[in-house]
Amino acid sequence: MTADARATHDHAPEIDAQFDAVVVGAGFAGMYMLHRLRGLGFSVRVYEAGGGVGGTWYWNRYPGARCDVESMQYSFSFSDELDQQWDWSEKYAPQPEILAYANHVADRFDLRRDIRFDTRVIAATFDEAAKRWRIETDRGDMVSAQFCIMAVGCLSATNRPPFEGLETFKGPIYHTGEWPHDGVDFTGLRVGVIGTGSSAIQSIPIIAQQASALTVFQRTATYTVPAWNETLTPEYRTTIKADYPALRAKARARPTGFYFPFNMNSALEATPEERERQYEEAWQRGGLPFLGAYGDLLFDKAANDTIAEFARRKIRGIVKDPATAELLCPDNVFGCKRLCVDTGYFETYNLPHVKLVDVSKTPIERFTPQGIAVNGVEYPLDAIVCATGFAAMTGSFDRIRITGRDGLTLAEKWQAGPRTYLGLATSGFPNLFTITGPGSPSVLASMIQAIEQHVDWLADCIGHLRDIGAATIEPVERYEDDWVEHVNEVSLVSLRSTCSSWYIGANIPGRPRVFMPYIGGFPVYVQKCNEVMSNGFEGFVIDGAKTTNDAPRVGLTERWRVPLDIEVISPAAIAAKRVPVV
Ligand code: N01
Repeated sequence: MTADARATHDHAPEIDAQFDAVVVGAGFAGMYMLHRLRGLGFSVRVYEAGGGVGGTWYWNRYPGARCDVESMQYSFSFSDELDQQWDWSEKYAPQPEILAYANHVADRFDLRRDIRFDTRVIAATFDEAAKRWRIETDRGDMVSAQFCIMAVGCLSATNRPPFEGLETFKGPIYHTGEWPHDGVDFTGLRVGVIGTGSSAIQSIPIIAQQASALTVFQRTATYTVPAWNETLTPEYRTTIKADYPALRAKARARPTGFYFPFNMNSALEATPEERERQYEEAWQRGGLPFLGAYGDLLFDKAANDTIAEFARRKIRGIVKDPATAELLCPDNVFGCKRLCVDTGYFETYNLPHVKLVDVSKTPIERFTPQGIAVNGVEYPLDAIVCATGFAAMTGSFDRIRITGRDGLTLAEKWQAGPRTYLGLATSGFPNLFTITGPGSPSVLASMIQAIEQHVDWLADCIGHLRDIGAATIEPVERYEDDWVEHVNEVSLVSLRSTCSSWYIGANIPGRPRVFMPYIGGFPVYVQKCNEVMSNGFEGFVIDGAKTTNDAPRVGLTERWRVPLDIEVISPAAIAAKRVPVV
């Protein structure tokens, strides 16, 4: 951070200030939470570790970073004026444009005055006598609030594997998730990229254009589908905007929270020729909707084998060197790890200065002063890019010392994996909320939709607590246990639970292996949240009562009366393992 940036964000530490709510994080979740709570008349302080709003899109500035949910859907839906005012330039928005959008929202709704930037929350402690959260920051703030809302992001705490000899490397080491704000010029340099997930796949083609030599260290080959990104025409934007609410409604009724055409038929019931035609058409449409080519792809291994083989044929068709092509062909379940979306990824390996090094069987041995050593061979490098991902879903919580009732810390409680009720709250931690927390659709849905639904539910909940004069709300342990079991049970229906992905914490050695997001589909989940609220916050204890409360029925934010799209998702469809999830 520059001195100037610090100056503009300087504030004297606040000691003993009292708020109705403290929100941790000013990404899309924290921004919208602030907007809603402020609208209800609550006093709110937001703390943000970064120097600006945007969360993920503030930090992930690596070359080629862009969203792989279509931009006309990857945006807030709570304000029709905002929808009408903002123009996305491309089908898939690049990072700078999404960050500009976040800043536009912050300005338009005058959010900054309640946000403290460059300020990291280091501890949150529940004061049982006062029934308030005491919050400490790294800038000396010590404030209290009735409610503490963690809007800390699902993919924010970077994973930096402790490679041996890391400190001996003479050149710069970057992480895609904490990219320098001034950018990096790789012109003429020998660059090494570690990892082949979404961040690597987006950045590798761009880095290859600059570097004199690029070496990619691959532990697991990745399935990726072409984006076929394009400029959006004014006519297209006008057509969408003419009936934006209809698109939003269709999106909400989908398991993923975003809309795309989906074929519910079985891949196995199609002839090989029909399948080929269907896959080719879906490939030509590109992006994540490729997984919607058939309804059983993530539920039936034999069906999955057909799409996996199609994808491998595509790789072999693009990559000219047969040995490199084989290394790039994944052998795991298609879509089990998060599917990637690329522009020219496989084509990059046809460039003479790009080399692929397999580290699946012989891991990276060590960093040396001049490069990276694998299996006794040293690869000379001037700069290294770690595209090694994140401590997903729980990593951001690990960075804060969170202490609930009876001195229990969240780290202790979640030692064997996260435990929440609906991904919204966790027992033993009254008035602590998690936006898109583990146990909610979160990363398996379009993030902004998932965020908005959580924030609206929480705003309704907190407003209701004020209306009835309640001091605290907290999940009943039995309901939480049932929900954790349900999240786990549903995950087993999907082939997604079968590989070593970050969804189950398997990307980092030593982390508990638990399927963290809720895979039962966004509309099913939303309906469950609505029922819980309509039944008087069933499964929560309000104000310290020992049994489920009998709070009066409450109204919930009307736009989340999401119709279940029976054609696409229903209890019967789940039972038949026909639940399309991307
Ligand atoms: O991280 P990742 P990411 N030695 O965890 C490898 C979202 N996102 O930042 O697969 C060698 O996917 C690791 O190998 P393996 C999206 O949800 C969205 O790319 O664990 N390699 C893997 O190849 C995405 O899924 C967008 O065997 C090591 C890579 O590093 C999520 O963020 C863009 C290693 C990490 O891949 C995370 O994506 C970007 C080691 N010790 C991200 N440790 C869009 O919207 C790890 N690896 C487009």
